[in-house]
Amino acid sequence: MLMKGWLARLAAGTGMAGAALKASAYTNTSNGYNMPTGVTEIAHSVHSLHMAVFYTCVVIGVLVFGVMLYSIVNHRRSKHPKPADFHESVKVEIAWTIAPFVVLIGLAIPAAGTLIKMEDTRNSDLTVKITGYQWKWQYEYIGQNVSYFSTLSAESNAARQVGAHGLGFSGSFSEADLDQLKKVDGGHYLVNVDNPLVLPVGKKVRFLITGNDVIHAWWVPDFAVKKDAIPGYINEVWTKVDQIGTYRGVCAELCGRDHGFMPIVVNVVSEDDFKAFIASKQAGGTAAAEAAPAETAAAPAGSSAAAAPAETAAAAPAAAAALGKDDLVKKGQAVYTANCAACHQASGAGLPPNFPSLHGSKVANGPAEAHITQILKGKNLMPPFAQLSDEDIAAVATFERTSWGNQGSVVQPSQVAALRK
Ligand code: HEC
Ligand SMILES: [Cu+2]
Repeated sequence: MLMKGWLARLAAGTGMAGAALKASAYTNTSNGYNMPTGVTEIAHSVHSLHMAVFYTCVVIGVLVFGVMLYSIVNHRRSKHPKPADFHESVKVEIAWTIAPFVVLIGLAIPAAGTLIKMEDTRNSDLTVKITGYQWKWQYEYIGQNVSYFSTLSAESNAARQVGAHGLGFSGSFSEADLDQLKKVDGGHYLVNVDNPLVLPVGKKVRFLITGNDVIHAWWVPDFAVKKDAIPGYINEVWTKVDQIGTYRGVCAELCGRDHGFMPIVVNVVSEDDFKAFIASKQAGGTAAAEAAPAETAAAPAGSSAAAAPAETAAAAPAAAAALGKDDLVKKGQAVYTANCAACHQASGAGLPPNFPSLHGSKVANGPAEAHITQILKGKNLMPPFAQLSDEDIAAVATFERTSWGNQGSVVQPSQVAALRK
């Protein structure tokens, strides 16, 4: 009993409870202890290599420790007071030179074969450019005129703003606490996004991976794809997924304050669904393929997160028209939650001194031009948000200017368009 409580506290203190929760939450083909077997040919080879190395290590470990134990027991001082006295055994020296050589070559040959296959991005059916931002991903379907951002889902984001204590945790993780966390965001706390990457099943997809600000890394364990996203540099990698489903990953490079909050979700769909997805994205809408197939579609909590982007995208074509204040505020709140709340907090109170409160802010109550420019260009620690649409920026500015007692004017998309240069 005492031991168990102590272990539980240790596990919570070192984040092990959280890690165990996450491991099972974002790979489909791992039992939580071993590397995932994966859903691509490359992933299967990587898994086999991993197992080959593992079993080689087990055999070496058993041999070495066996000889050691045998020697310790059978040649102990009480049995052999006079140690054997020999030097320079040619046989032994040849054996311990050749044996590791054989083991290393035996592992290097299949490893090199897999590496060469991984690098071969020729004859791809589709190219997607992936750009890492602090802290989101951009997916661009090259030549298809489709590009969008993918950020942590609103529900996970709201839960993390509140923090573990707000969810009712007492400081150490109990089974009940874990059960509660497992329910957040349809069972995908911190590993759900608003707009997932959508790929066709059975097609060779080439990824061009780069970064916009700092180094990120795009990692989906079930695909065995993990590649650095480096500003000014394009890395190439590819995948061909054999199974329809939803696959998850995370940014695997420590990339700043919210590194832990830029997950990856890939929906692999049938070719027809994929075509429908591209067509509707080109038309400015949101496709059914974005609502996750299988598992997440059934989860009631996931649906609220999916609803937000659908509404955003549906209104997009109307960018030039003047909009009513209520519509702007409603939309602005969603944009705010996804893009601004990390620093300025859902309450608008910020995290002073670094991230200012927006309550009574001079900018939010002052001229619209300065407010829009700050959102477009950023300022000091605040990153630029020029990648948001005119309407999103108008909406979020309006939301900030009319919330928390602020008395600023309503901002229209046309004002944002006029300030973009
Ligand atoms: C990475 C953290 C971060 C994010 C995300 C962020 N901001 Fe900021 N914001 C800041 C910082 C830091 C400042 C203070 C800049 C300065 O004056 O040096 C600031 C200042 C502001 C101000 C002016 C406040 C004042 O009175 O000085 C406004 C308005 C604002 N941000 C709006 C937004 C909007 C809208 C978004 C989302 C689209 C956003 N911010 C996202 C960090 C952030
Ligand atoms: Cu990152």
